Amino acid sequence: MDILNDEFYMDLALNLASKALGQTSVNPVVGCVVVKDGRIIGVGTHLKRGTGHAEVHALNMAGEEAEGATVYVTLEPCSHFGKTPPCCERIIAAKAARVVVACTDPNPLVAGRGLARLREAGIEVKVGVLGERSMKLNEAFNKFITTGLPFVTLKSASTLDGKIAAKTGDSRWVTSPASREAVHMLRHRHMGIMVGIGTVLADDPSLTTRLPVPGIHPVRIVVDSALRMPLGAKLVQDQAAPTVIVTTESSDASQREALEAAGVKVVVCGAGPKVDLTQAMKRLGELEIGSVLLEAGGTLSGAMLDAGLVDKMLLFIAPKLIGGANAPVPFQLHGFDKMSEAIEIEELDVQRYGSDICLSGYPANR
Ligand code: AOF
Ligand code: ZN
Repeated sequence: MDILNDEFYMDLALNLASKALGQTSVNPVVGCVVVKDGRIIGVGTHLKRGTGHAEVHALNMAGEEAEGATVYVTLEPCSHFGKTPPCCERIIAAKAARVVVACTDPNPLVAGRGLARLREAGIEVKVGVLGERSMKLNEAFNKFITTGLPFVTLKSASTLDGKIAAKTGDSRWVTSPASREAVHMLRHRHMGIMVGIGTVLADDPSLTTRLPVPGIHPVRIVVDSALRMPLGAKLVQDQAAPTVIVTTESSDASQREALEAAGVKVVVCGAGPKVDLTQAMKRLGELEIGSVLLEAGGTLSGAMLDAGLVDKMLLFIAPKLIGGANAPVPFQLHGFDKMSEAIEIEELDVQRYGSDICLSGYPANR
């Protein structure tokens, strides 16, 4: 049974925050619960970049009762003027007695200053309540705000013998409906989705989010060194979400103009023949795409892993054997000579989706 303690309220604040994952752009998801005399008197969540932070919503709800209350917040209250004023000043003005925080804000503009300011004002501050859960929830924000680079999640769907399609190319479907629905949830939660031009030419995908109720479509990103993108492709025509093509200087200028005229953003990364993927990640960061779901085939996924650009992996595996020596595989790495050189996957975890499993982990990028 739940026990009334700091974790009890922080759990509620984290649950509130987690539901907003995918809708706050490059901002973190943050939840806040205000408690006084054994009662919850205010709740709030940051919902959209440029609008009120979690603490502001919760304190507005609590009103004058917030005096002497405890404020539970999943991220250190901010101390800076961003698109909105500093939350620590709002908490001080509300005369809260105690603030319980899950984890500090890695934003260099905050990074401990919010906590220091609260303590300076005589408020009791406790940090680290369900901190790991909060840090994991904002793992994409944590990378983006400290590096300016998007957090890249590689997703693959393969058979037990490691194939993403039959030798004929047939791939409908490798994984179960439950796995495929989980992938659409990942699309909802990421700002960008990235594939290679090979996938576009083979499947003409729409790369939109399709769930039982409407979700948010990610920006569609296609790595296309030679600009082979057909003008008639769904990604160019459907207007469902913005499309960005990453190409090279060696691609055809008139094709670039035609794509731009059709509303596609073309970003040039490197002289060619291949797209400079490291530069591409920088450019996507500059476009404020803070998280990317990599749903590519073996070539691009392998190149991203080889370049050390993958932060997290989600490997959906169906209990099937398809065989075929030349059947496609999820990642074509360049291939190491020695087992000691292998990319290690840390924090390995397993989840079940219908009859499938999903292995998750973080490649140790060196
Ligand atoms: C909080 N509570 O609910 C959130 C915080 O441009 P702004 O004003 O929206 O500020 C964005 C920054 O504020 C963001 O990078 C992160 O450091 C912090 N987010 N802080 O106290 C919140 N969303
Ligand atoms: Zn704030």
